[in-house]
Amino acid sequence: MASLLSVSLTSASPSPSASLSTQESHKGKLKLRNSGLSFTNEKINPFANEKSSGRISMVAAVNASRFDGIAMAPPDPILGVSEAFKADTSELKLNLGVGAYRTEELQPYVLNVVKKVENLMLERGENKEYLPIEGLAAFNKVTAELLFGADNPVIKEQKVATVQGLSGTGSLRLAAALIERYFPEAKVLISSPTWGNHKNIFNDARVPWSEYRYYDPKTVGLDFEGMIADIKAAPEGSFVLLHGCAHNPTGIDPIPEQWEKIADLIQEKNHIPFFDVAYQGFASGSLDADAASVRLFAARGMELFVAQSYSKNLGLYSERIGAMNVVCTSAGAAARVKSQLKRIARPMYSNPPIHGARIVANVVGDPALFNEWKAEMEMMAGRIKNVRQKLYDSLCAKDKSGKDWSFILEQIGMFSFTGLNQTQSENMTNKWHVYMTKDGRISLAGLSLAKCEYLADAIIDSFHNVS
Ligand code: KET
Repeated sequence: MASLLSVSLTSASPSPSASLSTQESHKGKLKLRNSGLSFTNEKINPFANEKSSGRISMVAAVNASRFDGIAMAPPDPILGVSEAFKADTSELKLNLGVGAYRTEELQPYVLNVVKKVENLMLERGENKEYLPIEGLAAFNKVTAELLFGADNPVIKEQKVATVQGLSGTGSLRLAAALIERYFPEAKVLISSPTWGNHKNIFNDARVPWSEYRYYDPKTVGLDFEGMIADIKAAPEGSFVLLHGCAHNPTGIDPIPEQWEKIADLIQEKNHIPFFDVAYQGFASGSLDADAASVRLFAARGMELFVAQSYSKNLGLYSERIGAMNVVCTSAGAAARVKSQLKRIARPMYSNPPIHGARIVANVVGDPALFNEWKAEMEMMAGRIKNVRQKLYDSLCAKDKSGKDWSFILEQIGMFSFTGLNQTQSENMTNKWHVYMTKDGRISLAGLSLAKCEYLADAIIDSFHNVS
């Protein structure tokens, strides 16, 4: 191999296909070879805005990397916050970034019912054979029943295609791939704002999306008129992504009458509702109440997508357990959809992990354990409600400006959308060591009663003293 090569590479485009080239000595001549990365559609190329060096002029030594043209990716807006939190040595630090439940002592929590089931599983000495592509049959059965209700006609008539997924994210990603493959003309409508990863998921699946109005900063509530107008204006047959309950990041859900109107419009426009259910049971403490939106749509005989996650409600974050459900108008369509979801999963990850699936199947499938789970979920949801109340009380007691903080009590679920802007959110972190996302969201699941007053001080300072 030549020890030193002098090469000058020129690239005007930031796209990886044009900017990355490698060189090699081939029969005494230099041959430039494309990196193999290529994107044909600049508009949906998620990396198109990441500038690598436009003009590369270098003396390539033997140890020059072929990956020198790859720019450093920015930290993830949510999971990156945990990394920054870990690096902070202050005693005051508080991680309100990622939506993960903590105890009053701010420690991660493994549910007792999960520990119990894991012991049972260990005693049984279960094997580690591959699961089928669609996942554990017992899990798929209980997860659909939990979502729709076991007596729901869509279940009885086998109209639901259920496939175990890699938690909520992986299930959404499977569905996005299905949309890309079978509805190439369709776009997905997502709420503004929404969970930060939704856009990444559809970008990577090459599915076009646009936003519908959702949050109204003036009322700190739902912009229902705007939402309806935007869903109405979208091309017929669009997918409408809806948060089943506890909208992330705003914590603002439509009321039942509004859900009815949303369903009317979606039916009228021939759109396909696509629910992301990441917080069933965690918003209100009731699994049934939190599934009401999905069940309302299913009861109308509508076809719909539902992605489910057990990260929060069973605390199985790192087990990556969830499911993708497609409700169809016939059992035949459901069987065909399921076969295609499997076809998409096989080359992506082959088959899903078994551990979390067994936990869910055992907990939900056993009446005593199921009741224990419900009690623990109520406890978790209750602790979050308590810190929400205490934070509100602390803000009211300490803030002398007359600002109305009652919006905090109206929001539900794990989060509070504080209304702090990016600079104010940065002040929370830089001055007060309160780690949170830059959109002003705080995870109340990471807050203790003992820290509410400190947090109120930080919010009041950031609100009034930072513009
Ligand atoms: N949907 C929503 C609305 C959601 O908030 C999350 C996670 C997910 C899906 C996916 O979770 P999974 O663990 O893949 O089942 N949200 C928290 C964690 C994250 O960003 O990954 C969060 O917003 O902090």
